[in-house]
Parts: sequence; structure tokens; C-alpha cells
Amino acid sequence: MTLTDSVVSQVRAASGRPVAESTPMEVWHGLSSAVIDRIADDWSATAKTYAATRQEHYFSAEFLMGRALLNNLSNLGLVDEAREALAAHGQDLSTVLEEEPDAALGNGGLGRLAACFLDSCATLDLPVTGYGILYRYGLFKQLFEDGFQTEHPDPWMEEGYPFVIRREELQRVVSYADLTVRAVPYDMPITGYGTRNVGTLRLWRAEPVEEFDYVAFNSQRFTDAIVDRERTHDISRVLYPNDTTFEGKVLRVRQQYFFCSASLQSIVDGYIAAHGDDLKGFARYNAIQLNDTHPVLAIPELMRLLMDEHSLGWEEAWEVVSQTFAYTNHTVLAEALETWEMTIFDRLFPRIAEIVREIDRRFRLDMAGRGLDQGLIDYMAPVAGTTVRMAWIACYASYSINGVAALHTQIIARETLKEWHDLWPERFNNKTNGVTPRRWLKQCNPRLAALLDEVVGSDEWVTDLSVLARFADAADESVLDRLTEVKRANKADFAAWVKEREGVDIDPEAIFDVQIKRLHEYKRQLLNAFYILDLYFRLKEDPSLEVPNRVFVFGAKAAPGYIRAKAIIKLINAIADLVNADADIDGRLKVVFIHNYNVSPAEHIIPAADVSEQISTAGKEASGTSNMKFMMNGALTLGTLDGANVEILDAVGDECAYIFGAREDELGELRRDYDPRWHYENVPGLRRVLDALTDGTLNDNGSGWFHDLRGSLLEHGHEAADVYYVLGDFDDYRRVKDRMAADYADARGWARKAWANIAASGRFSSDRTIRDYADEVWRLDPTPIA
Ligand code: 26Q
Repeated sequence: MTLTDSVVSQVRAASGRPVAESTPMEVWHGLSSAVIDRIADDWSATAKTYAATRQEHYFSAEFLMGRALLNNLSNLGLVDEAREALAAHGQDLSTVLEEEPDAALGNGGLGRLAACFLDSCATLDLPVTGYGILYRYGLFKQLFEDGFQTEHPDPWMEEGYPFVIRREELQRVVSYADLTVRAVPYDMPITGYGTRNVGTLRLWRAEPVEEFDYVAFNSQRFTDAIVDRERTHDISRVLYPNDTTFEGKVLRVRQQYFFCSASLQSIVDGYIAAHGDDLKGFARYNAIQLNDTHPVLAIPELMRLLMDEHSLGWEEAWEVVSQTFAYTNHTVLAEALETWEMTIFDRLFPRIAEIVREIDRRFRLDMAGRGLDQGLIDYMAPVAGTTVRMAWIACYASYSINGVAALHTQIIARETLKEWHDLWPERFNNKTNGVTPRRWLKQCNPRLAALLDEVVGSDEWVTDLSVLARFADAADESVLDRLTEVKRANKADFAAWVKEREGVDIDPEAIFDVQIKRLHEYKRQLLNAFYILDLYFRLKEDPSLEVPNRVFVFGAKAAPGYIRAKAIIKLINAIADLVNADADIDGRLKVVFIHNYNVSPAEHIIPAADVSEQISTAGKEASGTSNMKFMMNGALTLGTLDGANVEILDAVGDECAYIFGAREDELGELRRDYDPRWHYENVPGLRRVLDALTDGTLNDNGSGWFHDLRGSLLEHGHEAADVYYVLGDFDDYRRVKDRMAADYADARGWARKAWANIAASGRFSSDRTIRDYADEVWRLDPTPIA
């Protein structure tokens, strides 16, 4: 059946009406079902093929998938057919696509990375499956009330979601000391570009063991039974919204054990079905990548399954486990490292607690045998007093340990995980992150994609982005002018989108300067805000100042309990109120804070950006991945030498990026006698900006938050002031950003730099990253279905 026929019948089934009379949402449901119908046979064939071969299983508490329909249509080459099929009934594909809710089952970089990885694995025909949790509520919806962030629930699939299929028959039981639950898998097909292989993301939902009989069975304990049912549903109810500070919430550890146990049971059963019941061979056919420490309970849980359910001895089981797991670290922030109280383990899963203690006991013997001194053994041991350290368990049990950018890997080897690196340097490796050029170029930026098709002479760049390097010098003036035209058109689209969504008018001729990422002090949105405020004062002081028009765009969610991050959001909104309404400024500066930043807003923002703000304190941002998306879309990086910025600079050359600020290897020294007060008093512009926080220029609605922000930079009692070196880097930031703005006047020169960025972005495709994992860590071969 053609897609056209299928769409018509699916939409009619979804709405009970002809296509022409259906709502855009009903059309979205129908078209989505038609896509599932189209891939069903290949999906099933792929699963059968992978079951017999060596596989990798990607364990992650987060998969930030975003929207699915356009991605699938595009991968399957069905966009034009779908557009025409709908148009024939008076329906508009773009309108229909905008109906889809984002699957926001992640916080930020780590979750989106997992989604890009699945896309690349499918495109490369690699036998990889993702495992996580089907959260009923994704990351909170963000609204602004008087410029303050408020959080609201995101029940993203309440009206039905065709891209996950419930697999009732594959359910497992997960047992806690106080609760037994069913884990029901919901499988999402992961299409690849230009291949028939369809991978799988398996997301688990917690349900009561007996949905209906439970209450009747236990009628004397009616209310207890109801409470238990709710405690069960609680497990997959909500995604925790903190991404930088660890909180030892019992429900969080329940979630982690829940998806680890269910996933391992399904993998072990799959192994037995394909290869027989001798589990000693398990690691020959299976590798498991741990996306940070969130799934580290899989290590003791696999020990339990092998020993208690499949009668291996400890040594045999440990042999399997230590050849199965590989661990990726995503942070060097001490406050983010996961540690759990042993009492929680004892209470929730005593057998896992027992196994963790035994891992600890054997670790201590093992290390004493190697002659390590007691202080070092105590420091590295999985259990310290009453505390379990998840990263240490990961390092002890994993055959591979990797960072996510070259600089980050050096830092974990030298500092964060130094003792493990000293012991087992061969386990350490770097895998610089990447992003999928399908979503982040072809789909979100069709104008640039069309230009690339033409310049390259085919669409081969879509699956091999490195080919663009061949055309680095091929940009004659006509190509550069067309690139400028693409950007101009994208900016006009974005201006219309901003007007509609935020009610703000922006000038498409202005420089679009963008910072989109989670709100955190280390990412230094404050530095950007201070520049804007300083520029505002400079313009007020001297209206004849010749500077190009500027639009500063922000998108960021703050963890709900992170007051200082929320204060920074309020500050940027207050600056927007001040600047946007000022008649003297007359539109020369505009500040827009896009509310509820998410994957699909990013798809509107990035293609329109001129400047990509990547300004974290050096050494703090493990990699960053939006920096790569901007680069692919021809924005120039304004950044510090941090995370993957270092490699972006290396790829593109320093004429084509704007780098400023203290380097990671200088900061230790600089911080030793750092005096933020001195900067306040001596750096041009800083006093005026900092004073504006508290002198009535900016309104924090009586919260006292701006006073606290100022205090955090200047006058800290117990902790150090300005921990993230905002004032220290301000002068250089201002100088470089001013220079960049001046350079923008040369449109040809700017386009040349933009082209250089696009042409050099090949190594930041997640296809490259995944090939490296597949070759060096997973030892996997591409396995196309017959
Ligand atoms: C941990 C315990 C309890 C509750 C929540 C968490 C939690 C959740 C999410 C901790 C961390 C995260 C997410 C971290 C993250 O997104 N890190 C980013 O990972 C990207 C992909 O590697 C990097 O590019 C970024 O530099 C890094 O900040």
C-alpha cells in the first residue's frame, strides 16, 4: 500500500471523519500510525536479526527524543509524499507536524546525546538497543510569571502516542523488599536514514502486579492496597529535573533499579533463547554502556541474576560482569557525583546491598594484594562507611571508562578519576560527543540542506558529514551569497516564530546571538547578561556609538530547587523588560528569553543563529553538544577553551571562531589570588553593571534575588566569591564580543567563516562518535537485514 492510501484510512480511523474534516491533531495521529504500519515488517526482521548476533545495550535514565514524525518521514524518504497526500485533502504538513508534543524524557545534554546515538546506530545498521523509563511526566513545562520561572506538569502522552507500542507479553517482575511491581515495556522504533534496519528504544512502565484482583484479594487491607498501587505507578511517574546536583531521593533509586532490573532480565532471557543457558558466554554476545552512573545498579543486579537465578559462582559471575559493562562519565562537578546511603539499599533491596558489600570486601582484598596503601584503598572502595559511591563501582567493574571530549577525558584521568587511571590506564579512552546531522541539519534547516545537496552534488553528506571537508575551499562568491540568503530566510522565519510565541518583535537584519542550554552558574549565562547590560549603558551614554543591531536569545530551564539559577532567569527577563521597552534604544538591542526551551524550539532557533555562546568556565563543561549543532548550521562559536569547543577550534581554525577567557590550565593559578572586588573597581563597565542589580535599575519584585546574585560575586563569607570567574573573564569577553560584532559588518567575510564551520563540522557527527564506540568499545559489526 502507498503511504497516500494508508494515511487516508489511518486518519479516518483516528477521527471517524474524512481527512478534510479532521483536526490537525487527528491527522498527526493518522499519519503517525501510517508510518508505523509502513515499518512494521522491517522492525520485526531487525529484532530477529539482532537477537542472533553480538549486541550493545545502551542504558540511560534519559532519552530526550523530541518529536518523532518528521524524523521518521525524513529517514524513510516520505516527506514529499506525505505533504502531497495531506494537501490533497486541504491539510498542511507543517501545521500537522507542529501539533506533536516533544518526548522530553531527559534534562539536557546527556539525554539528547542518547537520542542522537540511537539515530546513528540505526543509520549505521548497528545492533544497538536503548533501555530507559517511560516517564508519564517528562521534564516540567516552564512558564514565566512576572519574569519568574514557574514549573508545570508535562503529561506528554495522555492523549495517546503512536510511536510507542506496548509489549504486554514481554513484561517482567521487579521486586523490592516492600513492593513487587510489573515492568511493562513500551518499544519505540528507531528508523535510520536510507536503511531498512529499524532499531528499538525500550522504555519501561511500572504497573501493579495485579491491576484488578489486588483490591478484592485483600479486602481487609483495602486502603493499603490502593496506596501500594499508587506507589507502584509512582516509579515511572516523573523525570527528576535536576541535572547538576545530586539528591538522594528514595524514589530516584527505585527508578534506577526498576529499569536496570527489567532490562537485564529481558537481555538475559534473549541470550538464553538465542545461545542456550550457559551464561558464562554472556559477554561474548552482549555489551552494556552505562550513560553516567544512573544505571550503575545494573552491575550488582547482573551479579544477582547470574548467581541467584542462573547458578554461577561469584568468580564466574564477576568475570562475565567485568567484561560486559562500559561506563561513560559526563561531569567533573563534585556535587553531581552519585552516592547513596547504604541504609536505603538495605531497605529497598537487601540482596543488592549484600552484593555491593561483597564487591567492596573483595575490592579491598584485591587492592591489598596489589600492594596499595590503606589510605588509597579506603578512598577508592565502593563503600565508605555508610555511603555507596556509584562512580567507584562503575570504574571497578567496567572494561572501558570514557570521557565525552578530549579535554574532559584528560581532566577525569588527571583529577576526577585519577586513582583509577593510575591503576588501569588501559581502561580509559575518549569518545568526543557528536550530534545527528539528520535532525540537526537536514530536518531543521531544509534551505541549507538544499544548498549542500547542490554543492556536493548528492545527499551523501547526510550519512557521511566528513565529505563536506572536500568543499571547504569550494565556496565561491555565489555559494557564499546563497549561504547568506539561507541564513537571512531562516532568520525571517525565526522572527515570525518569536513574534507568535513570545510576542516580541525582532529585526532580521540584526546579529542573532544565542545561548540555549540548562541554566547553571558554571555555564555563565550571567556573563552574557552582564555584557548586554553593559552594552545598554554604553548606548545610553553615547547614542552615536556605531554598533550593529543585536538580538540576544536565551533558552534555559533551571532545576526547580536551584534558586540562584532561577534568579539568573529573572535577571535576564528584567534586562529584557528594561532594554526592549527603552525608546532611546529604539530596537537596536533586543533580548528574548524563549520560554519552555526544548528539542523542538531548538530546531527553530539553531538554523537562525549567527553566534553560538559557549562560555562556560574552562574545565567545567564536559563537552557541550549544542556547540556542534550551531557549527553545522553556520553559526560562529563565541566561547572559552572548554569541552568540545577546544576541538571545534582545532577543526575550524582560530580565524573562524571567537575564543576568550582563562584556560583550564591557568585557572588554578589565577584563582589563588583572585580578588573579584578588584575587578569590580577596575574593569571598565563592571561597577555600573553590578550596581544596576541593586540600585533600582532592575526590578526583582522584592525577592531580594538580585542582591544575592551580586553578593555571590563580590562578598561571600564562608564560600569563595565568584566561584565561576565571571568577573575575571568579563573584560576579555567584552573585547572579543565587540570585535565579533564589528566583523559582522563584512557580510562576505562572515559568510566565509560560516561556511568554514559547516565544512569542518564532519567530525562532530554522532555517526563518527558511534563508529568509534562500535570499533573500540563495543566491538560490533554493522548488521543490515537481508
Ligand atoms: C543524578 C542524580 C539524581 C537526579 C538527577 C541526576 C542527573 C540527571 C541528569 C545528573 C546529571 C544529569 C545530566 C547531565 C548532563 O546532561 N551532562 C551533560 O552531558 C552532555 C553529554 O555528554 C555534555 O555535553 C555536557 O557537557 C554535560 O553537562
